[in-house]
Amino acid sequence: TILVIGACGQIGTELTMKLRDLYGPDNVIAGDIREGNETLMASGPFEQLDATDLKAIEEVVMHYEVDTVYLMAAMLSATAEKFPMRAWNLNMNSLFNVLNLAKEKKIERIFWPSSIAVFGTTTPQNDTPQTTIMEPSTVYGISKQTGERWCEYYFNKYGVDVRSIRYPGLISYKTLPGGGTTDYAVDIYIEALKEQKYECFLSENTALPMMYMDDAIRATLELMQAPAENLTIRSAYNLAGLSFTPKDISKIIKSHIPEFEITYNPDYRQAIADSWPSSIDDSAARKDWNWKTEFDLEKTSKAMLNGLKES
Ligand code: VAH
Repeated sequence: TILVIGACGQIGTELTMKLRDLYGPDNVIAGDIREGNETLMASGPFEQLDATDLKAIEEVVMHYEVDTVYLMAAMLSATAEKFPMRAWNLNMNSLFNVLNLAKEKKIERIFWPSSIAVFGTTTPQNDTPQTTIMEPSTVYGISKQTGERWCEYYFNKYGVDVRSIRYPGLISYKTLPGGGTTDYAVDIYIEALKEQKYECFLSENTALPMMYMDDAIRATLELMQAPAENLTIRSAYNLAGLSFTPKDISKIIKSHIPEFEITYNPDYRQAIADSWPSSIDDSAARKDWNWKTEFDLEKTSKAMLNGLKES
């Protein structure tokens, strides 16, 4: 069976639902420190689980005969700047817990999300390469860069089959994000429908790598289903989807909601965004497991506005 730790989060919720569609609800255990939305809670087994508690994870793994773990629990960039030590503890100890279970052969395969946050101001900003200078300046970015090093170490030293993707900012409407710097790209659609206006916490020309959630989930499953011998990267794969600025989104939203108005009031998250790339080179993912993006900004905007109207 599969265990999703952090199953109630922005990625975890849609990942768990997709995995349940594919493998059957009873074969996908949702684990989280807090309960999720009613759709998720009604769709299959749930275990209250603290990602930093090795014993608790091991009990769930043994009880449900788990062979694959998706570790989606983490504290994101903006919140991590407010609670550095709590972020480090959660982001790192949860990873060591599942890596060590795999080293002891108690589970067979792991997915762990990295992020474009591993890059810093000294990294080439445009078409950021798979292998390049990485001097992250945020707690979250440091934890993701360190996590990548440990994933590669456990693969090389103990043969642990751990796979990872450097997610860009993710855009979804089913489960709201929490504490991310890229969350403006979700909030803007919600506010556009509710108030026909949005005050953006990043400046208008802040270009960031982004991706619609359906593409991110599909990439995750394609990587996890790829034959191990095809994979040349065991730190984390660059993944490119879209790259746009708040100005780009506001133009598209205006074409759907003409009275929409945007204002800009950059806050502490501007410095975080400025330390990240504007666009990503994902040629390794395209070569190793045939990755290709499906949602462009127009398709993403339509999906967000229609999805929010229906939910
Ligand atoms: C964040 N959404 O903003 C996350 C992500 C690349 C951004 O890591 O922290």
